Amino acid sequence: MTASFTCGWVALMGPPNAGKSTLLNSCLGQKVAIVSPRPQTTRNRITGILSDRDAQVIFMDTPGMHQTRGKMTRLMVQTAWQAMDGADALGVVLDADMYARRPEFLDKDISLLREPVAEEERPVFALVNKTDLLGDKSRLLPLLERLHGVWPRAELFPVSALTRDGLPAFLAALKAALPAGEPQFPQDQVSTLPLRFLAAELIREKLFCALRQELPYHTAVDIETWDEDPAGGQVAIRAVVYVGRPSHKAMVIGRGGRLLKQVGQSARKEIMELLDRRTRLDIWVKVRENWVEDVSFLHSLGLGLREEDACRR
Ligand SMILES: Nc1nc2c(ncn2[C@@H]2O[C@H](COP(=O)(O)OP(=O)(O)OP(=O)(O)O)[C@@H](O)[C@H]2O)c(=O)[nH]1
Ligand SMILES: [Mg+2]
Repeated sequence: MTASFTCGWVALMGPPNAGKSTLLNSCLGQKVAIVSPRPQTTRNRITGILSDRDAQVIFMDTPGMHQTRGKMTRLMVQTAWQAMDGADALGVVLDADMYARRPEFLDKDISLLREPVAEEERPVFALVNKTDLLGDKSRLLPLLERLHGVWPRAELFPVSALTRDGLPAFLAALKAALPAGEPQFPQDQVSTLPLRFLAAELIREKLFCALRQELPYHTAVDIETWDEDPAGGQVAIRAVVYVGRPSHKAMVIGRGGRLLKQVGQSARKEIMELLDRRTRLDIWVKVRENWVEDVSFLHSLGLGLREEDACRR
């Protein structure tokens, strides 16, 4: 550890689908947050810890900020505000390719964050992501100018979470902006999230990728049982996919059980890598009418709870 060691919490915030979770995984060099091409994939605060010789950066990935319609999305946005409250610095992630093509979307997409971020005294980094999709980098300039107008104090970083382009420069500036202090977590700890939660998230990621239209938003995953073979061999996991209506159950299972089988196979592969153990995964689908509006059920999935409380439940 160097004499100038810094340590602090960084909230990654921004509109849905901007690449916050991809950026977190790229910064860490390993996957802790699930990613999908659909907006509103992340529902909870996801902590990822980057430790090196001169700093410990504790990232908080958050659900996308958007105008909410129901109880679940309200809890998701509340989670993002709570993460922001507890941060030493903010990283606002935006989709550069989207606003290069559709500049008119920017104002609406940042409407919730615009004023609070403009009034910030903490370090703010605006991460203009997905630059790999822009053929001509000069297409970034109007966006960077507009962002400078909106958030004059923010440091602007064009990045690609996918190729890591621009990330080393961002990380160097971020580490320098964090408060001096001792590391808060052991060097080798990458997340504070329990393995059970990470496993449930991996199943949800596969569902988000496999299901069509609105269905992913009406699914949740909970781990019902987790049995470790005392001899250190296999882990047997029984997971439940909750759906809001009986008709959804058939769609999640798929014709001849094919869709659920495919989800189970790809989730099991990643869970095995995560646990580094042989894993047996059984997935069941249960109907829980309109669970997206049931706050106590949402709390039982950790939504809207601070992570400390979610882990204690
Ligand atoms: N080409 C390209 N795609 C990216 C990049 N970063 C993220 N994506 C893609 O953008 C989509 C959304 O990525 P996520 O990381 O899930 O976005 P998010 O901001 O966490 O989304 P929510 O959790 O839904 O708010 C996925 O399909 C990613 O593969 C990037 O730098 N370049
Ligand atoms: Mg996400």
